[in-house]
Amino acid sequence: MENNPIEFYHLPTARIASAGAAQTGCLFLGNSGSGKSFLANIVIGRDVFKAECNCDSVTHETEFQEYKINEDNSCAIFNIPGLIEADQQAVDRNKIEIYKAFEQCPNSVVAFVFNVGGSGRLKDEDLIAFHAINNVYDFKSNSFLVAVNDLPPERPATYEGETIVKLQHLLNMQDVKVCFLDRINKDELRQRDYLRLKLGKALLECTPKMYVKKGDIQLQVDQIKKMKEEMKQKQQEFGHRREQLQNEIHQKQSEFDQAKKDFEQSETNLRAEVEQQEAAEPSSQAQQNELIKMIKIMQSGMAEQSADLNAEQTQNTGIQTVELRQKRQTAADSQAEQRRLAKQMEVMKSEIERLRQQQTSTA
Ligand SMILES: Nc1nc2c(ncn2[C@@H]2O[C@H](COP(=O)(O)OP(=O)(O)O)[C@@H](O)[C@H]2O)c(=O)[nH]1
Ligand SMILES: [Mg+2]
Repeated sequence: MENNPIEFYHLPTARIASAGAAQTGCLFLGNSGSGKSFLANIVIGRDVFKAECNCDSVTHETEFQEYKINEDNSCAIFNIPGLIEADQQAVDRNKIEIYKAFEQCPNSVVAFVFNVGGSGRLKDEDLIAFHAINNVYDFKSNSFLVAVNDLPPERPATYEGETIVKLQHLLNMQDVKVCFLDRINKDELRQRDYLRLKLGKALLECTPKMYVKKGDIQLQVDQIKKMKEEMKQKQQEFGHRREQLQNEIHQKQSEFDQAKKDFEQSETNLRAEVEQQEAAEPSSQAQQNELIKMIKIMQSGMAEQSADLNAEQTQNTGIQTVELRQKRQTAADSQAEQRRLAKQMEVMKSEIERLRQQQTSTA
């Protein structure tokens, strides 16, 4: 597991809570290659799970990372294998790994990842995997999120409205919560931050539900072809009904547009806040550096004075004159000056400490 922390200011980056501390889970489900591990990493804020572009699945066993949301709450973020694979044995192994996640953390929010690639179209196999798992765990809209992942940033103006209505029909779920996630350049921290904030917010709006397994996941590889045909037909039927559903689509689209506007405003505000903090930090850092510099100058000044004084005292040993009394006075003055400087240094040191503490609390 890589450990590559990314800068993120709005949600804390994952700290490993004590084992078993998390009472709630966040389960990313979906087919292999949809981006489950990638999105789990985005939420955590670090690349802890292996996620890669590969024609074979890369996650074979259920694993989780406990993620501390704040001092009182932690959540186990699960990395689970996909469901559909080319051979039955692999599908059966995946089913067991899916059960394992629900057994380990039955009180969970489920995020089902649909990968729409460059086309923006829902894939038949993703819908099949959804129904196979939903038949066993009975997802409910308040604890369930659809993550439409890998979206092309350029898309028709009614894409979201239409996709929400389509998902309601194809998943048989009213008020389905959908989070639209654009394909990002994963090396761009700012884009990762944006995705993290968006997905994090959508997940926090879900309430975990206790999942109880009802039977086994039914999925036979030799039936997938037929199931895909059926799903294709359902998608086509929806296409034919699009005209009738225009009002519903427009309604959903305007709700989405408003929510997007609000989200972007809150993201802008948050970023401005962070930038303000960042601007404040270097100035207190500069103050600290200035004080440290002054202390160094004072220290070397004191060392010089004290060396001069010692030299003079050595030179004048034995001479009892007015001149010597004057020199003694100078030495006393100089010692008083040294004490004054030492006191001033103490004040500066405590000022540096105060600035350091202030920096830690604003970080
Ligand atoms: N650049 C980029 N890559 C993505 C995005 N979503 C998924 N991927 C990539 O898709 C590939 C498969 O993702 P992965 O998380 O391993 O899929 P999983 O099998 O569902 O866990 C990985 O190479 C991811 O980095 C995205 O929004 N942007
Ligand atoms: Mg994976």
